Amino acid sequence: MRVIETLDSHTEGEPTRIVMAGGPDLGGGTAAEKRDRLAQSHDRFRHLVVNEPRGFEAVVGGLWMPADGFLDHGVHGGGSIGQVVFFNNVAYLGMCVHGTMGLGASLRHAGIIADGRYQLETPAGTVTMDLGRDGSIAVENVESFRIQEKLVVETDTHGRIQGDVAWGGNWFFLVDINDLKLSVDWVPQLTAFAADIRRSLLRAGIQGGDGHEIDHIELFGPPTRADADSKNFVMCPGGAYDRSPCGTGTSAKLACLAADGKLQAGEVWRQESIIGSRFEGTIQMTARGVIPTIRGRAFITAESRLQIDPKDTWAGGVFD
Ligand code: PYC
Repeated sequence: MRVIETLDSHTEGEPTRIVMAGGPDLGGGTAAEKRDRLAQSHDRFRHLVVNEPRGFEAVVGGLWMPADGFLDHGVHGGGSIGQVVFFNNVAYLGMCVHGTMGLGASLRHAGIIADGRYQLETPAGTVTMDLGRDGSIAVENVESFRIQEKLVVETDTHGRIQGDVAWGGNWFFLVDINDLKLSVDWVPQLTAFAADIRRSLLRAGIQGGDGHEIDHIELFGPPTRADADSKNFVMCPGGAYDRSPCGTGTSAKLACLAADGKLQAGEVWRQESIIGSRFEGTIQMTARGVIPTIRGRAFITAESRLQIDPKDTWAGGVFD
């Protein structure tokens, strides 16, 4: 029987499952190289961790790889915690902010790290997380920037719409909407519209800056909460919607706001999610865009030992 030990959490409603033991050995190299090795040689592992029957479409998994000897050094109060590769129901993510908060909360829960400031290498670059005494976690993300503004796209269901293309650790198409309600009752309609936009971008050959598919669609409208500036709906690459305000998506939004002169360094942007949870974002300006810092809260939901029975026909996934 194969066993994979995980710590499960949610960040502002969005689930994360961090693999603490039982993952494949990916050898040496950068987080991006390890992500490629995981994808090429161990993709079944992704299915085992996040997909049914052990997971579901919204779960983001994280394979945490501490540096050699890291776990022998008692409780850490700061410094580098190693590398991580995040993945979801269909693929691998460049970066995941809510997952980084989930990783921080999981390592704090396991007594491996205490409150402090830590660096983490992800395939998209090195990020920093600050675990505060109030339980919140602030993630200083990779540089985020907009590459196209007010781009017009012909969709099947809503005609011509316009949006921005921006990077926040993943590629996003950001659209302001006014004819759909940003509420959980409207998730089927919002999902259908976001899927239509993604198809339309593909059809029109509109891509991220490196020729990468724009695989996250982010819809915005006015907030419901009095203590928020905006509300969003984010459709992830596998069709699931982010229950949190999506940290990489909020980073992309901050880059667009800064480019439009609507957000200055030191100001706080409060992004509400489709379920009514919230991230706070601030920026430092760079020549190309911004360095965003996103703050939120993550809570532990389970300490699990996933069992993979070799006799189980459906061990690798029910729908894969
Ligand atoms: O918080 O960055 C994020 C994220 C990406 C996909 C789901 N959540």
